[in-house]
Amino acid sequence: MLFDLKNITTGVAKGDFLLLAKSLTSIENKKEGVNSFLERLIPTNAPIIGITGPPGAGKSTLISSLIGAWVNDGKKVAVLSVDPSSPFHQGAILGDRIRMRDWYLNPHVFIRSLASRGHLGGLNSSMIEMTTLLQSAGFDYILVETVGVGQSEVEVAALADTTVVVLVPEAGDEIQMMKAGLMEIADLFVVNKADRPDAATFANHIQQMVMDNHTIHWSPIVLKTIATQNIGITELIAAIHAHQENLQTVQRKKKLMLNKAIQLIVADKIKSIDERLIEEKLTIALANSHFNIFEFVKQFFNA
Ligand SMILES: Nc1nc2c(ncn2[C@@H]2O[C@H](COP(=O)(O)OP(=O)(O)O)[C@@H](O)[C@H]2O)c(=O)[nH]1
Ligand SMILES: [Mg+2]
Repeated sequence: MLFDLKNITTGVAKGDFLLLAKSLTSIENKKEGVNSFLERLIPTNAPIIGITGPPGAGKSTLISSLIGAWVNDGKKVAVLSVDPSSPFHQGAILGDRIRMRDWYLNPHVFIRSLASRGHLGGLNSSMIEMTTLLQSAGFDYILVETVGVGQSEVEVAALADTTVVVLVPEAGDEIQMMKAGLMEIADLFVVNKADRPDAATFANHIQQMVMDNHTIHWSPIVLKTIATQNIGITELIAAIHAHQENLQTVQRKKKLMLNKAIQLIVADKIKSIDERLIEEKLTIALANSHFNIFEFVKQFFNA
């Protein structure tokens, strides 16, 4: 039966993800009954870890290594991978699937590719709902992969407990551009492809930026990895755990939840906007030569 948390959890425990997959689809499609199901969820504190960075940085390869380590440790891992829905990216989606192929049939691993529907280049609009379901279904770690182009890395930071920004040594120019934004969202920086020249210099450069920007709560850790050879993964996991521990203060958790609450409230308010009605009134208002947009929208406030 759809929307039956007990059955979903029993399935997940056995490595049968069919009901979970169907429920996630229903959440995405905002099917009837979804809200009362969500209201009854009992999420654990399983960490939601955002993995973001430019295309080709090695996010999927890193995720594959993390899964390997955690599954080895008897843990259950869920991955939500947000692929740009553009058909131009289909090659990349295929690439991800091949790289993570080993995990697709593993009973401890659930992987789901999502379209970034809803926002331009952003995150799928049901991310908070889906990650909360995964937290309630018995997973120990929830990984969210997003391509860091534009807004999506900021959104993933609002969703994730720990945000890992993956960069490669040759990203020098890119990081200059994204500098300020990245500093705000990154809890951990991973310089992947450390087998390439200049990795150490680049990591030092980021370290310097971190020291200039750190907050009193948390100073982002900078790590080097070679995802294809599983090098640096133990250190990455230790850093994720260190950050998780740091998060356990009420203040930090509250801030994350406040962000999510606001997103959900805004999403609900948007639903109540009657575009047809606004258009009708606009047609009339525009016939007036003294149209003023502020005066026009006032009638819709606090309706
Ligand atoms: N040399 C090298 N190549 C890597 C490393 N990690 C990933 N790659 C390769 O980089 C390419 C892109 O990796 P992928 O994980 O799909 O990147 P994503 O787009 O960020 O998910 C693939 O061909 C990987 O095999 C690494 O540490 N060193
Ligand atoms: Mg990928």
